[in-house]
Amino acid sequence: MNHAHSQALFSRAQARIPGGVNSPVRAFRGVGGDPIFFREGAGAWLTDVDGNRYVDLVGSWGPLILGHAYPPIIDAIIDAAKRGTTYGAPTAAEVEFAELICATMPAVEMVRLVSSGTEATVAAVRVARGFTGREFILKFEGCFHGAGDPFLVKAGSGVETLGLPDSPGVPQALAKLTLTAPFNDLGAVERLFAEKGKDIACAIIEPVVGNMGVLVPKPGYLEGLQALCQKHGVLFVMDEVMTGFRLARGGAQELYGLKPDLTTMAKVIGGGMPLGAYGGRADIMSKVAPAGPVYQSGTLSGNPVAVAAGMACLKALAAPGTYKRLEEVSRMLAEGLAAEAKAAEVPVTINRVGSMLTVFFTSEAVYDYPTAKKADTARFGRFFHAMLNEGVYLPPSQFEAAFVSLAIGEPEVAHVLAAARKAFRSLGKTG
Ligand code: KE4
Repeated sequence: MNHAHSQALFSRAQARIPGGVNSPVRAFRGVGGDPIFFREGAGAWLTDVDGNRYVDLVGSWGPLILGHAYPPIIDAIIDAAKRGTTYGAPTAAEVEFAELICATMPAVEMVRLVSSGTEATVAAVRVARGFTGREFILKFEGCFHGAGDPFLVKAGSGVETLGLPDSPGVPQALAKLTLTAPFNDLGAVERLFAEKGKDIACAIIEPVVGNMGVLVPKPGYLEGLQALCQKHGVLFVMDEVMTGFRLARGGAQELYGLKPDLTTMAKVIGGGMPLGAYGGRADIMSKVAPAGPVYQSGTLSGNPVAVAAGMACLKALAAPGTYKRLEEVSRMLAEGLAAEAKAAEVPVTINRVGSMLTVFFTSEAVYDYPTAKKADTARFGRFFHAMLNEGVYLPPSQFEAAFVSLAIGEPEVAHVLAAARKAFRSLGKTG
């Protein structure tokens, strides 16, 4: 495969954009080599600037549940844009959108629109602190909640891929307010809450982790965490930026029957446009300015073009059988990958919930940060490049989730599995 144009662009980019990319995970630091530059996406397929085609299993890191350039979303964007791209003032569409979100996620009684997942999580933590009058927060090792100051402590995703320590630039005094506990370990939370519970404003968690690769919550873990939070007056915040409208229409909270105090959303909810949201109990959200004293704002919040895209996306997802179809295709992929790995005698552990999945290069169970770290990242890197060469674009890190879209049908599943057959076999030979 020829990547001459990608390489030329990457050289230029490195002179003017830090690391040549506008978000660290896009660089191929976790797998080696240079990032691919793209020029077009259509349905399940991406085309790079050299004309190579790939089945896309990244989906822009989650938003593209309907695939690239899904016609009803594109039409909605064009339609909205023709009426102006931003007013900085209220619209009917954002009211309808807020009503739709609340109807879909019953725990969300009121919601505020923002422009990214990071904005949503930063705001949710501020609201939790404002509401409770407490300053500490709890996050879980390897979970990623965007690049906000409170979250760059034991963060997953690009922080993990690059092997960075907690980020310089985050004041120590602030980092100290972020407590951490291992994922999937209720006892650790119990002990921490017994000691410090009355000072903790909220516990924020990825209900199904995507940012250490996919980690599945043990049965009863999330319910137990919710109960511990209730007992200690700690707000339970579910970061559904990845899982919302993806694992089920009502997100992980629908799938696991939970009722978080606050929920953060982005990715799928924006239909591929910059849109995030945070919401939850009306008594808590009523603290947000101008209803209450906790300040949070945004020039482009509730942007009419983004809202139109989000609305078109959520409406399309409401069609009967959507999530069943997504589950079937995802299961076919995961089972096929497992079979190909087995045939090539490559030990892997595949974690999957719905359309989020990770092939970990380890034979042991992966359920938290230390077990994820046991995966052979060099081997993953070789697998990644072998797949790329066969026309499959996977997330360029062992510690990221692959996302399946509804645009992936049987031909694409066959394409991915044929690529995987070759890729796993090439590993078998090289070790
Ligand atoms: P954004 O600010 O990137 O929209 O969302 C932050 C965020 C919050 N919460 C969770 C659970 C997330 O996964 C994310 C962002 N995820 C990364 C992928 N690991 C986005 C890709 C990137 O950083 O470029």
